[in-house]
Amino acid sequence: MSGTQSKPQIIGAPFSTYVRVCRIVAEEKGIAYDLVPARPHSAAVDAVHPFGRIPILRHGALELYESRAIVGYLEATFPEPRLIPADPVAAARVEQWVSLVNTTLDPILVRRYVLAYMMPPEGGPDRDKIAAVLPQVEKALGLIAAAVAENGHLVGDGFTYADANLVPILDYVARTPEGGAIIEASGALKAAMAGWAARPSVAATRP
Ligand SMILES: N[C@@H](CCC(=O)N[C@@H](CS)C(=O)NCC(=O)O)C(=O)O
Repeated sequence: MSGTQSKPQIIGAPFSTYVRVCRIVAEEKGIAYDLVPARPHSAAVDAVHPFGRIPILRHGALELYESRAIVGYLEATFPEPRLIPADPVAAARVEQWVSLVNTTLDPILVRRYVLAYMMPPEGGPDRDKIAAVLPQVEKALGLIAAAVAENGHLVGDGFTYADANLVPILDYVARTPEGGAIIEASGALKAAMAGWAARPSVAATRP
């Protein structure tokens, strides 16, 4: 029983990239939901996610963790507008991007790069860590820039879950010196980010 009559709750901190992904998806679909602030490893989160991570979705009797599962549930329960295309090839491309981001680009761009600035050891940014990861940051941003060059979206010619899943990460990368400079110098990436930033779902969820 999913309790689809009740209002969904997205549980997690507004600063979290994966919480923001779920919120962007909910906003795009016009879902009336509540954001329930909770930090990773807080008691409320530990009670649901076995590793204390956010986001969590609560909808009636349903408690769900992992952003991919949450987005899949929202897509199935609130089908319009689609954020995963019906076309099998386009849908597979969306999944390809989501998987690449979640398994490879997020560890490079957020966990190793952005957090070296935002959560540095005592004495300021971790320069060794930043220098070591920078070639991969350049590669990741180059790959994304090439993908959005045609029309400002990762897949097809409209906004999909692939874009929603990347926006929160790029917004943090844009605030860093090297990442910001790469984005600034890349016409395609800068233009795509401006297009995404203009969407009400993206503006409403900015941390
Ligand atoms: N695979 C998870 C990742 C969630 C995740 O790593 N969330 C971060 C915040 S953006 C977190 O809770 N970090 C705490 C930790 O990893 O211990 C998902 O897609 O939901």
